[in-house]
Amino acid sequence: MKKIILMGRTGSGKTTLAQALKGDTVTFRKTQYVHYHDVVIDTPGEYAETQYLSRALALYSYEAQVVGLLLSATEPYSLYSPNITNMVNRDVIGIVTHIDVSGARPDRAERWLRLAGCKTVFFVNSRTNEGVGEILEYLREDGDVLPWDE
Ligand SMILES: Nc1nc2c(ncn2[C@@H]2O[C@H](COP(=O)(O)OP(=O)(O)OP(=O)(O)O)[C@@H](O)[C@H]2O)c(=O)[nH]1
Ligand SMILES: [Mg+2]
Repeated sequence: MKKIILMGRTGSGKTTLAQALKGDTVTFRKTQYVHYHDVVIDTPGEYAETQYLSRALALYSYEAQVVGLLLSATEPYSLYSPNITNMVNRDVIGIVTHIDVSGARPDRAERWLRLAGCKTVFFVNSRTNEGVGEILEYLREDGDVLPWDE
């Protein structure tokens, strides 16, 4: 699997999504055994919210092949500046979380992520694993076996 680093503000659902990707209920495995720690890097929301800490995210991004920018569909604003993805020479995907919450605006969150420069946007309810399989498919590399292959 490609390694993904999850970024986003506090409460956007990084740790919950990391757990879902790791397979508390959804699982993935490789022909060669891979520790989930090798596949998902979770970061604290404060790193995305605080200017001087955000530099750490720029450096950590080089540890991963894919950067996942999370934005909750319940957020009234976006942290991400237009075209911020240009700062990173990695694939950057957008992930809209909390799509299940009543009054949530996944459409607006998607527009903000696309404005930030994300070409690919996923929609998840990490509590039920809805949409999580699509991200795992995106991270799949040759030889990886996912539960639904069997
Ligand atoms: N309904 C719903 N709740 C979610 C979803 N994702 C996360 N949550 C809830 O949102 C809250 C915050 O989730 P976390 O995963 O801890 O958020 P985080 O981004 O890791 O936050 P920090 O570690 O503080 O940066 C928790 O109560 C989760 O259960 C989702 O897709 N839908
Ligand atoms: Mg967390």
